[in-house]
Amino acid sequence: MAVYHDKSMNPVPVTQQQSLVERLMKACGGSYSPATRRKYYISGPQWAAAYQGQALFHAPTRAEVGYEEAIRQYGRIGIAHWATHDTDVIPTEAIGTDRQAEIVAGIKKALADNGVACSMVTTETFHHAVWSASPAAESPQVREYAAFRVSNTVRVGHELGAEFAVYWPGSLGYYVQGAVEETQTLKWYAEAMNAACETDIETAAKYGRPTLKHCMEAKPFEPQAEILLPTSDAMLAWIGSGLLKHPEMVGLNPEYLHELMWGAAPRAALARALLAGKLWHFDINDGYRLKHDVDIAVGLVNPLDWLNVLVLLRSHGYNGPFNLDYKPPRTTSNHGVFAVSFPTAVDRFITLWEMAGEVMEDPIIKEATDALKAGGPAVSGHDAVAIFEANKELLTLHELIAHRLVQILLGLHRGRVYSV
Ligand code: GCO
Ligand code: MN
Ligand code: MN
Repeated sequence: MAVYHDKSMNPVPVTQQQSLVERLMKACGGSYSPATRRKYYISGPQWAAAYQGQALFHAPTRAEVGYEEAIRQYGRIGIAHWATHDTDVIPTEAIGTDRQAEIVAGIKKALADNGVACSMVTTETFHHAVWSASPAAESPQVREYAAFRVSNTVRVGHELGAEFAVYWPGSLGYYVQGAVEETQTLKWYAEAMNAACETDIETAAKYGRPTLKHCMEAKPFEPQAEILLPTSDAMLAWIGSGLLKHPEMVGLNPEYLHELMWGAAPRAALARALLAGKLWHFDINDGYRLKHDVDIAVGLVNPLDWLNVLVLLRSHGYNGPFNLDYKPPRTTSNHGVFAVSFPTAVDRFITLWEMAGEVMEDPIIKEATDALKAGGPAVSGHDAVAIFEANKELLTLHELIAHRLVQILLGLHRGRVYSV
């Protein structure tokens, strides 16, 4: 018979497991104070805190977490902003009713009590059965309902003081081809966005607030088999297509992993959004190429790429939210979600942000970059070989810069050496 228990190992009593986690978290060191964390425009989504560990083939591993608890914990950790789907906090049947008004009042109180602000609201248009043929379905009734839902979210957003509304049209697509006409569906979807923008203009005037920034979020696969707006670039094309009445009110909320999922370089996708003036909101997380949406916390898989992403964003003065849109792994307990998962995600982000600053100031990278831009000596005429020869030795600096970035990431530039 197999021996499962190694007698030299002492089982850890259940009552001591949380304190073990706490002690090892302290031993990790390197955490920032809540006051420092609050200086960043970081938001914690209701759905990330509340995620119970269930996925397509998994049962939940954690208990539910309501908005009071999520907001209280975010406030304690120093995550100064909170974001939510309408139905994360308002049951579908209560949307637009007096019950909604009561819930919104409760949320406002919880936010005020914990020093947390609502940064973003988003409409759930992917989970409920009503969206089975998408929010831009053939049925006029479904489309009218979609317009009502996004308009209602805009009103809730103003009520809560949000700056952003996000749209993830994950169910805008199909499983079987031919029945859904793509151009028509995209036109119908634009009608919902037009309704949201018109409601926003009216509501903002009523509250004396600026209109919200409406941000489209792409994901290349899931939950439909084929997605009509699968990438941030596809969304830029849709925003500029002439279908929107207020294209200036609509921008992007790229998600790091969603760009990686289709095989893109997230940094290049962000660069295209920056050039279009549409990088307004950013969902931060991590994961793997060409896999499903694993929503792992920022920096746990691709810290080097993340460092480079943040160099890009810092260099361009991005000042929008960094939304912690990840799912604590199902092996993390309810206690672990707020003791380990959120504080470590925030602290890895801040560390990478600070490292990005170091990269921008690094004298070696600066001199190498300047030399590459200066180029080699001038060559007369258009002699391709001579031009290459004049620059050839400088190009080794590309690899040297890459090495330097890894040194900074690993702290080797501070003099750490290995010896045998
Ligand atoms: C995902 C998506 C969602 C959206 C959210 C906002 O990972 O499937 O990122 O989490 O961000 O629905 O509308
Ligand atoms: Mn997201
Ligand atoms: Mn995701």
